[in-house]
Amino acid sequence: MSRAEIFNNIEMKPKEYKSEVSPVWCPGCGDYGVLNSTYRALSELGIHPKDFVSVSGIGCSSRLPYFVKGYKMHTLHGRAGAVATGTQLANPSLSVMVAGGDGDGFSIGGGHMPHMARKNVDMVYVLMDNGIYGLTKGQSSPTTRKEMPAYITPYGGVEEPLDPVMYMLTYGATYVAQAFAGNPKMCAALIKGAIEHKGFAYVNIFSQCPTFNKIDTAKYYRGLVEDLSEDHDPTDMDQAIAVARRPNGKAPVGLIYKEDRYTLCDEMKRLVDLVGGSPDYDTQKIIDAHIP
Ligand SMILES: Cc1ncc(C[n+]2csc(CCOP(=O)(O)OP(=O)(O)O)c2C)c(N)n1
Ligand code: SF4
Ligand SMILES: [Mg+2]
Repeated sequence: MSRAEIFNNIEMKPKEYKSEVSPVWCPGCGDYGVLNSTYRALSELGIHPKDFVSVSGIGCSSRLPYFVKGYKMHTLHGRAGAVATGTQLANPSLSVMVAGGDGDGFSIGGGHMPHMARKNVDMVYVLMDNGIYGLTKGQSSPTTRKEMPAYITPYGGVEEPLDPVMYMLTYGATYVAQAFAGNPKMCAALIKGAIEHKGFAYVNIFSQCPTFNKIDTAKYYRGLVEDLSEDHDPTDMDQAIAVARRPNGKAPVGLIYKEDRYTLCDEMKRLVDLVGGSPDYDTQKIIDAHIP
């Protein structure tokens, strides 16, 4: 089965994608909005749960796969991207999605992020950005604002946060989108587009943690975000960078950038064809063909 054939295969309502496990997030957690948006995107695409794999590391947000029907792997902290890459290469017909947090992705998992983007691994990465380590009770993360009094930095931080959108644009992700969890319609549309996209699709979702991040509230995010203008051209990198720089202080939401580029999987197939069409990625053959 090819990847294109996984779409429109089944009629399932969003709620039918709920697994038998109920979410355990705190009341008011933004991750509920991301979960509901994922159900909606899968339903609109008509993906059978057997063709969907969600992979996560560790964190409150990394629990998301438990709550969605399909194959799933709850892996090590920061290693979801590496496991998802292997999954995608092993069975390219699957739809592979990483779900995780800002700490999981950009702290301990930070070494993987640029490489998934530049290699254009054909998968979706949904990052629930709450500017905090939620699961471990409120330490600062790479997206924590400097003025945030976190558990280990009670007087605020001493460093600037990174911007996930700017980061992903810089490292070559071919689909870069941003949304706020309080707008599930937009989140669902962007996750849907990310699943359909061939290549590395990164969706940054501001997802409030009312328990441990008292400054990035839902109200704060609502005031922070701004829809992209109607004439924004997502195929234009210069425009994408310009909005990502937040010239008016607002964080752009919507599809910021999209590009069609060969994927890691395409290149692996090309290599296999080059050395004789082995379907088994025979490393010895590759070495023999290239080392005199
Ligand atoms: C190797 C390792 N180091 C540290 C931890 C502790 N730990 C678990 S989750 C987490 C941070 C989670 O933050 P984030 O990814 O932002 O998820 P959130 O809970 O905010 O959704 C940390 C440091 C761990 N589980 N494993
Ligand atoms: S601690 Fe924060 S991120 Fe974790 S479930 Fe509660 S509100 Fe959500
Ligand atoms: Mg977090």
